[in-house]
Amino acid sequence: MNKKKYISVSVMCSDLMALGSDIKELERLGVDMLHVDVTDAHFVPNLTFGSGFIKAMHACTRMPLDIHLMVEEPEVCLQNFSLREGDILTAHVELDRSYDALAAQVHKAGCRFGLALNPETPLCSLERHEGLFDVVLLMLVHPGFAGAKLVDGILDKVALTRRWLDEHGLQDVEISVDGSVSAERASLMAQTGASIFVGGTAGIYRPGMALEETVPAFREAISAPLV
Ligand code: S6P
Ligand code: MG
Repeated sequence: MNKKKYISVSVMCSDLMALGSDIKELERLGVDMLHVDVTDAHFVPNLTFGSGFIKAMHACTRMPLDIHLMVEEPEVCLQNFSLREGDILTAHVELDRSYDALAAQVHKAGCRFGLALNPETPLCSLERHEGLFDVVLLMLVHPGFAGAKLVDGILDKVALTRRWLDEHGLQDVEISVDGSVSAERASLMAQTGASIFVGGTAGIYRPGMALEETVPAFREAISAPLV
């Protein structure tokens, strides 16, 4: 239960015109990874980043990328991406397909494979993929956009997921939480089993606050000893 805790900052929430300098600042502040939302305007009604952006990110920083594919054809994305050792690549479990080949490709690159669940998606949908995933990403909002509203009652899913994973012998699998993750909510979820916290407008890019203020506060929230 006492896993190391990681901050993954959502670049979708940054001022993209200032992203290069933001990344240097996030590195200086000890952020662990950068969360990159890749969308296709089909799986979710938004278009964000693609392979050129991933390449530019790799060139700009040594921080691992936490790539969240909200697309209908994850395999097509991966044909064009170059993953780097240490990255996480996450696809959605709602797509009706086997992930054997994709997970193998991700692992071969020295990366971790994640499966994301939308708020309404039950944990049993992970069953057919057991043995393939290293991370479960729980969406706490309906996916597609930053600044979305937390789904009522969704925080309870973190403890349920931890229990489900432990009961299936998957103690090493990490839980990542994405969407409206404020420092306060992150602190709560750190105690119920989450270990990767995606910081967006609710936690890191807060209006009127500098990264120098929000990142240490977020770190402190997820690092507080269990009570
Ligand atoms: C949303 C996407 C997320 C957002 C992040 C924004 O579909 O998967 O990664 O970028 O949730 O954070 P916030 O705090 O604005 O909800
Ligand atoms: Mg995301």
